[in-house]
Order: sequence, then structure tokens, then C-alpha cells
Amino acid sequence: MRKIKKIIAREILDSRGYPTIETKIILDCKLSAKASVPSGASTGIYEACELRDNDSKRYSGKGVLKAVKNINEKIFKALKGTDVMKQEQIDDIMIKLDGTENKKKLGANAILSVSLACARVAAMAKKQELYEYISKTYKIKQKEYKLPTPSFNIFNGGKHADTNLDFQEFMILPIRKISFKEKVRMGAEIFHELGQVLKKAGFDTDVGNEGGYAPDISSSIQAVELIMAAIINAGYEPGRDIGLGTDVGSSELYNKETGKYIFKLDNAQYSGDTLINLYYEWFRKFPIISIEDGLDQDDWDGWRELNKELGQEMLLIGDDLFVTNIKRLRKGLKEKAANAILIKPNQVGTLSETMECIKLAHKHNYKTMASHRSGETCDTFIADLAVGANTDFIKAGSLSRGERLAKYNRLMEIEEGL
Ligand code: 2PG
Ligand code: MG
Repeated sequence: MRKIKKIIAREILDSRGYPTIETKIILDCKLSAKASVPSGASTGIYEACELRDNDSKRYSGKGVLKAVKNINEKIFKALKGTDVMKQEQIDDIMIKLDGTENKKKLGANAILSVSLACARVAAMAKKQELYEYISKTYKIKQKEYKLPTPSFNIFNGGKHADTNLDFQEFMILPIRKISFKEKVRMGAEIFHELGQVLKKAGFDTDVGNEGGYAPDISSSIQAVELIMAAIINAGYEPGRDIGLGTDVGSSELYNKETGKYIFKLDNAQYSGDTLINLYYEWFRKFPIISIEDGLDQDDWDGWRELNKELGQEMLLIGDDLFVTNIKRLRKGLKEKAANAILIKPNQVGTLSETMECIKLAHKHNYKTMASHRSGETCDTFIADLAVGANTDFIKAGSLSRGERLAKYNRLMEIEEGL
């Protein structure tokens, strides 16, 4: 038995300079480990509650001292003396202690930081790598550990950049059967080449929240064209070496009253049907292999239609649609709404619920993509999660900014150790 002796939570700052939580778990054998939690900007309305202080002075209300106090007092009291190897039991105790549907009492941010730190220190106590511990604890069926395919977000827009681009993310996915390390090299070379392409064309090369370029451009499609040029200039073949992906972040563009999606840059208002047609047109012109949140989080009919039209051709990933929640995923399965799901532990609030969601997705042949948030820390938990839970993909941002590279660097380390 490795019992929890002490839990110490603190307020730290994330990659955007806003408060978030770091939690340290100390065992009676003196082993200890920390975990910190990320924070989204384009959050889905069905996500678990990120508890913030909401008092206007400190950090404009974004402080997390209430959540930190919940950990240091309530959660610690409930978990003190618990065997840290019992991850599901630990998560269950916190879920019950909170007692609300969306974890608004203790805060999903508070609960998740404890959940992840427990897993990390338990892995240490067992002298296992974190991914190995995750895989064994949740009995993931895998013959050997595999690295996920990275989806590099090299062009930032939407809520992640101060730019006129409505699309939130444009990503490149290495699709050749090469090592993870080689995929990272491919991504980085294309990223740097894109910088050159932008510079030559007179665009700004500053980066957005996730480390991708974020210039003002003249149309949405231009982002795709610039990326295509960068891929070719870097010596790769679009469609053979590299596929394209986008996170439209469309829930942010949807106007509930008019039922239209507003793309300001293109001076266009699309109905769901027209948007699906646009995706189809793009798919015929470019090697697009994945679209995330192509439609609004409540547009189940639209998603069904989208899946009918494009589900055979590419990944249709639900992020705001599913929010890593098995109830939403079950509805999606029934509705035949998508074929892939984004996995963000902080959308649901515990490791166990995250794993349950991944397992349900895999059982129904959904592809899974582990994901960071736009506000991140240097914690690399999602890298181990991707390997331990055998997710097909991971997105952790671009090939710049330390909090993004930390995840890719950890994955290269895991690959070397295998
Ligand atoms: C997304 C994420 C991560 P945010 O929409 O997929 O890229 O963004 O964390 O702002 O929700
Ligand atoms: Mg998304």
C-alpha cells in the first residue's frame, strides 16, 4: 500500500499568463509527483466546470484560489490515507464529494490536477513509465506500445490569435509510415518553410496561442494555399507525405438566431448544408484528412449529414460536440454523428472518466485524438496518455513554444525507450 500522506495545491500561471492549478501528491513512503492542468479558450458549453474565483480584482476574476483551497482542504481530507494505486476509487471519491453533474462545486480543474498527480506518483511507486501504468491500470488491449500520429497546428486563428482568420486551426499530419521522431522533423521543416513563404509574401510571422503562425490574410482558403506551398517547398508531397486537417471551431462562429455560420474574413454566412458543401469542395482540391468541429455542438442533424457526406473520406472529429463525455459520445454513436473524438481530460475532469470515454470510442471503431488546450503548462501528461491509451492521434499545437514542444519531446523520449 502506498498511501496518500499530503496533497499540496498551488496557483501557477499557464502559457497565456492566466492562473491554473499545480498539485503535488506526497505518499507516506515520501515519493511525490506533481501535475498541472490546462485551460481552453474556445470551450464547449457542455464541458465540466473550470472553477475560477470570479472576484473582479485578482487576475480579472480568473484566479483559482477557491479551487486550490478545495484541494488542500476538502479533497485532501477525503483522500488522506487512500492507497494511491486505486486510481478509479480515488476518482470516484472526488466525483462523489463534488456531487454535481459538471463538477462545479470543487471544480473540474481542481479534481483533474489531483487525479493526474495521483497517476503520476503511482507510476513512480510501481517503477513504471506513466504510459505503461495507464495502460495496465485501465487494461488497454495493445500488443505493443504505439506512438500516435501528430497533428501539428501551424496556422492559428479564431479565438487563438489576434487575426482575421475565422478558422481556429489548420494542421498538418504526417501520414507516411515513419518514426515519430521523423514525423516531428517533417512537421518542423514545414513549419519553418511556412515562415519563409509568409515572409516572402509580406505576411507577419508572429505566432498565436498554440505556436502556429497567425497573420492577417485575405481569405480562409489562402491559409490552405500557403501551407500547401510550404509543404512543397520543404520537399514533401501533399497527400502522400502529409495530410491537412482543420479545427473549424465552428461553435464559436454559429449564430443561434439565424442558424448561420458567420465567416467574417470571407464575408460569408453559411447554413450547415452550404458549409458541408464547402468542406466537400475543399476536400476535392486539397488533401484534407480531418475536420474537427465542422459544425456546431448542438447541430446533431447537421453532423449526421456531414458524416454521411464525408465520413468515408476523412476523420470527422467531435470536440465541443462530445466534450470527452461518454453520455455525449453515446448520443453521437446512436446518431451516427461522427467517426472520431477529441480527448481532453479537463473537459470531463478525471483520468478514469477520460479513459472510459476512450475505451467506448475504440470499442465502436472511432478514431481518437488526445489533445492539449490552448492555454497550457509544460506538463506532458497527454503524451503518456496517448501512448498508454493507444489513441490514434495527438494534437499538441505547433512546432514552436515550449509548452507545445514539451509534449512532442516527451513522445520522442517514449519512442526511444521502447
Ligand atoms: C480545441 C482546443 C485546442 P481550446 O478547440 O481543440 O486546440 O482549443 O483549448 O481553446 O478549446
Ligand atoms: Mg477543437
